[in-house]
Amino acid sequence: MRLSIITLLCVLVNLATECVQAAVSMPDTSKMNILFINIEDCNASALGCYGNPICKTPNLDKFCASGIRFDAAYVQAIACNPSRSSFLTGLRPRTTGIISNGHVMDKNLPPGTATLPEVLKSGGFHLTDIGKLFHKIDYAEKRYAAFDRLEFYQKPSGWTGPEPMLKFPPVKTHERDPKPKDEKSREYREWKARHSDRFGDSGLEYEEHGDYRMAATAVAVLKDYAKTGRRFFLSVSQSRPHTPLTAPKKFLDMYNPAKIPEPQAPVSSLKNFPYMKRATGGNPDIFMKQQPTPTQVQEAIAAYYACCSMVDANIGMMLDVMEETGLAKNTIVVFLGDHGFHLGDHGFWSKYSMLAATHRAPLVIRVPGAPGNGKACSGIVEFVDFIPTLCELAGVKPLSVQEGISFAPLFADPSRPWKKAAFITEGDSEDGDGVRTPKFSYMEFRKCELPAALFDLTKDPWETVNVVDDPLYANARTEMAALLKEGWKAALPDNPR
Ligand SMILES: [Ca+2]
Repeated sequence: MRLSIITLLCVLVNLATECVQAAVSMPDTSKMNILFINIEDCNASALGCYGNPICKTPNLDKFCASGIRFDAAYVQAIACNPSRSSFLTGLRPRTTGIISNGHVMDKNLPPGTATLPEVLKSGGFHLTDIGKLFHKIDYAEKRYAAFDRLEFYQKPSGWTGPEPMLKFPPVKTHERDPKPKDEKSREYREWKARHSDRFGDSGLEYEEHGDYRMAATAVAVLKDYAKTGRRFFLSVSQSRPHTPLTAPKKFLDMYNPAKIPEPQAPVSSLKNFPYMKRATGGNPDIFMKQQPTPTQVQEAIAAYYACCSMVDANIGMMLDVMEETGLAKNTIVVFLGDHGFHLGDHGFWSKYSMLAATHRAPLVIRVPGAPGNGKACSGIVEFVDFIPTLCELAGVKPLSVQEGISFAPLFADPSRPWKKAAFITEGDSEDGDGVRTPKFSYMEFRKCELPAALFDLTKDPWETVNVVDDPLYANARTEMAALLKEGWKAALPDNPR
C-alpha cells in the first residue's frame, strides 16, 4: 500500500512538472511585433508549401518549417470584402452586415466595432500598411486613418502621414484599352469582361510589378523598424494570385502548361449540385463569357502557379531581412490568403462558393520560440479567430465583441483537440450559410433551386455528389442542419485551456 502511495505521489509530481514545463515553454509574446502578410485569392491546395507537387514555393516551404501550417483554416465569407471585414473585426458576416463586395464597411458595422489595427494601436503598436488590407479606401476610410504609415494605397482625406519610404520609376504601359474609372458603370463591366481572360506573361520585368515593389518597401520599413526598435504591426499585401493571372516571364518559365493535370471534380461528375449554372456558364473575374478550352485550363493553372511563385519570392525578401536584422526573434509572422480560388474544379473559376476551394485558405503563423513550430495543425480554426488570438499573444484587449476565440493554445500543442466545425456565409448569388466538420460539409441556400447540399468528405473530398436527400445520410443531414442552426458557439472546443 505504502509503495503504491509513493508511486502515485511520483506520478503526481511528474505530472505537475510536465504542466509547469508546458506552461513555461511558450515564450513571452507580450512585447513581440506582428508582420501580417495577406495575399489575394489564394487556393491553399495550389501552394507547394501545402503539398501541391507542381507549384514551387521554396520560401514559404522554409517558413512552414519554422512556424505552424494550419491545414484546416477556414474563412467566413466567399469574397474579399465580406471575408476581410469578418477577420479584421472578429465578427461573422451576418453580424457585420457585410456579405457582399458591394457592402460598405463604415456604414454596416455595429456601432463601436474596432478593427485589428485599431485594437493593436490601443496596445501601443506603431502601424504601417503596405497595399490593401480593408477592401476599399472609401469603405473604410477611418480604419485606414489609424495607420501611422500608409504605402501603395490611397490615403484617407486629411492624411498627414510620411512620404513613401521608397520611390520607383514609372512603369511603361502600352494600354490601348484603358480601364474606365467608374467601377459601377456599364463601360467598366464591359471592359472587365473583355480583359477577363488575361493570363500568362505580364510583359513586365519582375521589379516593375506592384507586388515586388510592395515587398521591397516592406523590406525598407522592416530595416527602419529594426533601427528604431519601435513595436510594430506591419500589414503587407500582395495582389496576386488574384486575377489577372499575369506574371513576369521568369516565373512562367518555371512551369510547362502541357504537364498540368486536369482539374479534379469535372463537371461530368457533379450530381444534384448547387451552383450548376456557374459550372456550365460564365465565371467571375476570369473566363467570364465562356468556359475555357482544355489548353486554356492548363495555361491558366500554370499562370496561377507562376503568380504564387512570384508572391513566394516577394515573401522570401521580407523573411530574409527579418533574419538579417534580428527581427525574426521577436516578431510574430502571419501569412494568409483572404479566401480561396477555384482552379477549374467543378468547372468553376475564381471564388464565390461555399465549397472548399473558396472556403479553405492558407494560414501559416510563426510565433518565435513556440513549441509547436515546424508542425502542421489539422484542428479547425476560423479566420474570425484572428483578433482574439493576436490579442492574447500581444497582451492587448479586444475593444469590441468577438465571435471567435483565441487559438493561442495551439502554438504550444498543435495536436490538441480544437473546434468541431467552421462556418461560412454566402451573400451573393445563392444567399446561404454553411458549416463544415472533418466529415461533412453542409449548406443551405435561400435563393437557389436547391434548398440544401450535403457532402460526405470522407468519401467525396472534392464535394461532387450531393447526398442531402439520400436516406443513408438522413441522420447526418439532421445533425449538420442542427449544428448550422445552433451556430458557432456549439462548435467550440470542449477544453480550450
Ligand atoms: Ca480577395
